[in-house]
Amino acid sequence: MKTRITELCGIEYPIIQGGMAWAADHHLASAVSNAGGLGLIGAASAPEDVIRQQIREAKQMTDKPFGVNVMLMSPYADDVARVVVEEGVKVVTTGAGNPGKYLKMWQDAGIKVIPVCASVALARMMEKAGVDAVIAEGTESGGHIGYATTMTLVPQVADAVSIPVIAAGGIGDGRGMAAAFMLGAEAVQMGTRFCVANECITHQNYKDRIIKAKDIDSEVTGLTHGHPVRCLRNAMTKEYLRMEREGVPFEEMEKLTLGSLRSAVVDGDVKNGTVMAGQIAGLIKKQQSCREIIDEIMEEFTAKVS
Ligand code: TUI
Repeated sequence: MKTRITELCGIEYPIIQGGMAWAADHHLASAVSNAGGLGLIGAASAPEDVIRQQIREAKQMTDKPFGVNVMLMSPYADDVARVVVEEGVKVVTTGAGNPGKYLKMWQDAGIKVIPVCASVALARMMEKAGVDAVIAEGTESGGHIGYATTMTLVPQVADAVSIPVIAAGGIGDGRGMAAAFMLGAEAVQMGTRFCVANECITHQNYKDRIIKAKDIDSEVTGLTHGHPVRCLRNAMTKEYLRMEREGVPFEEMEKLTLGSLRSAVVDGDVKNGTVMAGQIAGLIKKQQSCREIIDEIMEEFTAKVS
């Protein structure tokens, strides 16, 4: 299947895996790329050595293109931005900020640059700055989120820019992908669905929590201080939201979340840890290989659009 995104990234299917913190390592990225999508290593807040090693491991596990997601709020963002150039990464996506200061370095290195934009204004600014495509990510996504929904953001971004648009947020199957294409997208990015993939290193408890999630199981914390994060409801979200209601100082709330994503993803503490997942978690009912996921989605998508 050909779209401007499959051409740009050199991939078979217009399906991109989200760069989820702690979950999207070289195992997942290479499995998605081997299945014909675009796998991403999520740099999150990891230091440069870890990311350099993961890029090298991924190169051993696939000869297909893969990318790195640079999380711009990371204290190591400058280092990771340089490492992707040094290691010859083909595609970089960015999240949680404006990647403007790295653009020239990446463009000079021939890297395809695809920032996540949670607003039309940022998408326009990024197109002017010369990026190759944008990811319009709706608030249905897991993790750090913007405010507009996928249904409203994708068509507005598609109207505002001429570069290709990738839709993200709330997409978990071929029906969601078909809907995104109807809104003007030329590819989709999915995180939560790939979090439960066999090849994903997330703890089994984390996968099981997503698989048993219901439609209304997600919460948004951090709205009171302007850094909203979507995750599944548990003892941690209840405590965090109580603190927000009671006006507890920000620093106090931050203590609660320090290391909490790691404890859920790596150690499997899905009660007191942060279980980042999108609103689509309720739709995801089984664990599969990345190839099964991508083949199933493409089959559903083709049936919908033909
Ligand atoms: O980045 C994400 N999702 C993430 S990053 C992450 S790591 C984290 N862990 C704990 C707390 C916070 C983060 C977990 N999930 N998605 C991409 C995304 N980017 N969503 C929204 C945005 C965004 C928001 C504001 C992009 C740009 C922006 O402003 C740009 C500007 O003008 O500064």
